Amino acid sequence: MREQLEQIKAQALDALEGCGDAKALDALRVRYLGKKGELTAILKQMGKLSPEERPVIGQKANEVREALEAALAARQEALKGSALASRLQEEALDVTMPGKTVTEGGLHPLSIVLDDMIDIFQSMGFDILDGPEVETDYYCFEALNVPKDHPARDMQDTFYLGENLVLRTQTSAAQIRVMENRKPPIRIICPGRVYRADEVDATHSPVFHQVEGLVVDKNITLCDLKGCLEQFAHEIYGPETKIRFRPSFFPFTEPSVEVDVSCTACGGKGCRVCKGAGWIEILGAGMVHPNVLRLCGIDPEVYSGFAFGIGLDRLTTTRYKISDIRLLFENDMRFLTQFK
Ligand code: 2U9
Repeated sequence: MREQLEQIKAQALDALEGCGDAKALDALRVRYLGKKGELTAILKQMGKLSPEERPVIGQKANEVREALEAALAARQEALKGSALASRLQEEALDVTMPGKTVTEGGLHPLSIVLDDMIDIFQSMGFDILDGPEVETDYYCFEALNVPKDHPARDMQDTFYLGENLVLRTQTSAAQIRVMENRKPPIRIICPGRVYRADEVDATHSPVFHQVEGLVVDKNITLCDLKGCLEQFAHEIYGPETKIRFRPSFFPFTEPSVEVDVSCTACGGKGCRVCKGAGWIEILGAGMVHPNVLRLCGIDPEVYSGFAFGIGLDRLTTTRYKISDIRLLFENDMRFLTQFK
């Protein structure tokens, strides 16, 4: 039995020597010192020994167990040490390396101008709303007093998604939904993307942006429209800016006007920017047509309203002197980073 113990000790120490990871080490612990381990099996046979042999073998067995436990513990420490060393090597960090520059984003020029417009109209008590970009024929045309045979409905001008569905050509479609669901007083602006089947060039894009406004209440007049737009022009272009109304036509407003501001480059004297006119057209507007109010369930005998439509892209290109509208849609970083 003594030889058996010596043999187990030698075998176990040998195996421990070559043991390379924690899992194998645990297996060796079970194999030699576990309940069903080789050393335990020998100890179980101690009962068969004579009373003289028993303490001697018992002492030897204890020695072997202690030697194995110590060797296991030492191997475990050694493995821990080498695991740490290799982790440190793998995860080595060169703190002297230069850092990566975090490039700071900025707002798109359209967003900068839109944010300004939202601030201005919000300060005048307007709510900001949006609606679907895919609209029914009714909300895009019919409800805006654009009859079936109107040229704006031409397949050449509008993107049709089905017989009755179109990509909205103006955000007024969303305003109709508001008029159907809210009682006056109504004071809203609807900024958003709109679509027309235009060929792309320096001043046209099939997708562009509008900010349309609508005010409906008792006793709303063209003077209110003028005061509101004058305030807007002063905030956007400066308090010295003048505005003027020229008669125009839109099916959804009556009377309708085109609105010019005194040239922001020459102050009205006439220059290359305003082509000598002294004025620059910035938007269209008018008093909401009684048919439009009536279709939304608002009595035009009791209520009146004004509306206006501003092309956000045009406002942005004139503010930043951008010569080509396509730059607003191409996401070229060389262009966009100029607006930080
Ligand atoms: C409702 C009724 C009427 C909105 C209006 C215009 C005049 C206009 C153009 C400006 C440049 C479109 O983007 S653009 O090409 N818009 O001239 N828009 S009045 O009239 C409305 C709005 C809502 C219920």
